[in-house]
Amino acid sequence: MTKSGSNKDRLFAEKMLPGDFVFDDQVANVFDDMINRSVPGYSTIIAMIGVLAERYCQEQSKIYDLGCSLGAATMAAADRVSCADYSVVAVDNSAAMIQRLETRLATLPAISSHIQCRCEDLLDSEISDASVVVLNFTLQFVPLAERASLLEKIFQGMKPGGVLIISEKIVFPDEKLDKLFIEMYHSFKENMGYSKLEISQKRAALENVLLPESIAAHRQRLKQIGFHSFDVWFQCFNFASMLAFK
Ligand code: GEK
Repeated sequence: MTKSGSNKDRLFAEKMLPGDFVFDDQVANVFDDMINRSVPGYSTIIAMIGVLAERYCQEQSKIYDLGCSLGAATMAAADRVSCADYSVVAVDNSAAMIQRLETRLATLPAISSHIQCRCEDLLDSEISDASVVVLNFTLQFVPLAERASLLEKIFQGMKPGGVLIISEKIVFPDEKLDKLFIEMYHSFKENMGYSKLEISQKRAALENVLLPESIAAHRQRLKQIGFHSFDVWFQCFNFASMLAFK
């Protein structure tokens, strides 16, 4: 157990055979600790998603948290939104994540009446009447060839004035910066208590499943779909959170 009460992530601590990373029961069990120690600025990003949701949630609309994991962004939004008539749709295709989120929500009656959990592939999710859509470190796991059609579907399901928030691991066209930010990121992970073995085994496990793009690629695709006013609102090394509006 960590100080915050979640289970400590030691999944990559022992030497292991290579294999792709999956969001299974073992990962869900340590996920709070894993993401807080692996994504620089994660808690700030979650808190600010709450602030953005408060500002942009419209009456009689939905907030979508796509790839919600244990529902950190869902709960940050529901804690702050003051609309009377709205719902949060929390989607993840990992049953282990959704089961734990449902268990947590059962202890939070003040917000849970606004939240629907869906265990489904977000590529199949129906999106409608959305005023806020969150892809917090999820788009990076969607196959590259599916990303434009997913974002097009999201755009079609959004209300005018709605905001899309996308947080991602990022690559940089400048080779020197790309290398520097990866090295700084690995130093951050060591500072967070991960060993060199854990860092390299996790990196290898994610290699085929987490496919990062450049900020320019995100900007261009969103613009082509019709989103406007795109920019980065948070960045730390090779992690960024961006927003754009319909
Ligand atoms: C957070 N947003 O704490 N359909 C549904 N879910 C998916 C899909 C898919 N096709 N692909 C991946 N996922 C969270 C953190 S984690 C990020 C998001 C990370 C889900 C997957 O099961 C996992 O729960 C989540 O996306 C990615 O704010 O672990 O780096």
